[in-house]
Amino acid sequence: MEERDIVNQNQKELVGLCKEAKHGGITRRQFVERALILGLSAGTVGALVGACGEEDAEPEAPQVEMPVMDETMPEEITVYNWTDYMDPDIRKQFRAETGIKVNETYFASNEELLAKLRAGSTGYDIIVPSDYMCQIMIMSELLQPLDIDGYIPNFAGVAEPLKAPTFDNPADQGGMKYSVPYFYGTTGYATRTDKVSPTPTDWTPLFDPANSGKIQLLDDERECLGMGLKSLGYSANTKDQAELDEATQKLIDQKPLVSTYDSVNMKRAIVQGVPYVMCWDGDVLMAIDALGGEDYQDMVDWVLPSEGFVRWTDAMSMPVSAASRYGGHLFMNYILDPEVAGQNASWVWYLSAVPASRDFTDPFALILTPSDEDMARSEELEDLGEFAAAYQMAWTKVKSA
Ligand code: N2P
Repeated sequence: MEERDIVNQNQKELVGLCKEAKHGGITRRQFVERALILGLSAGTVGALVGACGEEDAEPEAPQVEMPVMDETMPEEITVYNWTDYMDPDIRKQFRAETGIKVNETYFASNEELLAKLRAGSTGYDIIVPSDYMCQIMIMSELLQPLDIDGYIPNFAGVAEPLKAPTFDNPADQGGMKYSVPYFYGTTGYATRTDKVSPTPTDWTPLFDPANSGKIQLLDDERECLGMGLKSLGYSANTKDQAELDEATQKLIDQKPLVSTYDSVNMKRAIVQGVPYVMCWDGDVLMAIDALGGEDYQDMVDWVLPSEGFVRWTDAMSMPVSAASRYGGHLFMNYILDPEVAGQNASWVWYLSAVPASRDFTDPFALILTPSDEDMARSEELEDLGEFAAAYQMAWTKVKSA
């Protein structure tokens, strides 16, 4: 059977399942379990959960009560984070101020984070999903609402456009909010100027056989398919199967040119001299820092391609299984303090969601702030609902080619 037929068949079976849920035949939990058995990705299932109440309706966010806050001070909390994404001193400072020890563990992609939570992993008080994944997790009832008014006063200092983003807007969620923004940024590629000149302006060199073996890409489903789609002039959120197929084939053709797919060691690749490294903006500055700092800035260039690229916001959220709701809130508030946010931005080299943090940020950490003109070419990744299964399949095809 062709992959497309499998997707169609799954969709048909899901429609039946949705009808059953709609008529009260099964609970939400049973729906999720049976949809997962159908072989659909957890993301797809999550997106469908809310859609089953009413046919053709947009998925509805869960209606939940604000949990009561137990203000018992925990001994420790655990943050499940992207690698190289928090100044380790912040954990020490927080412990000195509150007595709470902060553990940190790491994931390398949104899909890995989702799979962990879906598999029932517990013990994380704070997780850091990106925009579209935060939305999937809200719909999947994996997150608990945050008591921002009561316990995260520093949220007031968050940049206005990031306060109620489409992926977590209280107006659509019965007044509930499930995340506070952490950092935001862009996805492009770094070039080593000693090996690539002049600096390119589009995605073309990453598909050029002349650059075989000189290219490292993120190991990331939505980012890589997004690159393929944007390079073809399509939306990184397309739900057009033919466009997705075209991008998939383009990535399959590109694969022999790619030395590594890696979402963790981008800094190392740039420092070691890989000519083209697809990465996130902060990785570029982190690499320049590792090369020797500002004096070495000219060794690396950053390309935000003319055909368009992905912009992202990473959010701090709290799984329903968090051990300490109170400790998690205290830490989120701490992270949004302008001085702490500035210190953190000066270590991770990404852009903080708190504008007042800039007074406390190493100016070098701000040099890749995208211009309005750049931002006009960018696109945020969205939850694709049931079409997420097609992306998952496309990425599997690329990785197994
Ligand atoms: C930091 C990872 C940033 C995540 N190493 C981009 N969404």
